Amino acid sequence: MSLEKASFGMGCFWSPEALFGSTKGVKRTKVGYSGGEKDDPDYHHLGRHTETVQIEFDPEIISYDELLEIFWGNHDFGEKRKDQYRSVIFFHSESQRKKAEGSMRENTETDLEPMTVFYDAENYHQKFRLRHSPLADFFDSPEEIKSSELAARLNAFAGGKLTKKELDELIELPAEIAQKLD
Ligand code: MHO
Repeated sequence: MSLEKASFGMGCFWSPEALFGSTKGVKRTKVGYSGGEKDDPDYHHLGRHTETVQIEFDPEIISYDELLEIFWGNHDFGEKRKDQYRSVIFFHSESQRKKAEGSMRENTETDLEPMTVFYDAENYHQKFRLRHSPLADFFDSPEEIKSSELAARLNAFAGGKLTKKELDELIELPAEIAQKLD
């Protein structure tokens, strides 16, 4: 299975991370800072970086065009906002650029830019909804929370983007988690 990346700025990155975690074909999600010039930004020293959600998806299950529909359908792109909360599509290839350009809405403040550097956000921002739920106890390491499909799915569930039934259809839960949710 070969995964492709996609990156979007859609306002505060907590919700979009949960949203894409609920999306079939998306295998990993993480949040970070992109688009500015400052080296090694952090949440309190962002420079001109934007809160960005970066996903890895299986293009045989979900297309980039479908991801763009989700992007457009789930944030307010008509309003000019400060850099931190810009509406922006960071394309990873020429093919993504063309599709993004073709999908552009009218009267949008959305920017279209090449992905250059993505700085991972602090651990406390990764899978924010999951971290604030009792399910976080099942994870041993910040790395697992950042990079596993299970964490992405549970983050979506904890954020109210998936019902238990939808969660079960997307991923086989380890027995201890299944027990806790039953
Ligand atoms: N300050 C807002 C957004 C946080 S987001 C990571 C809040 O606390 O909801 O920018």
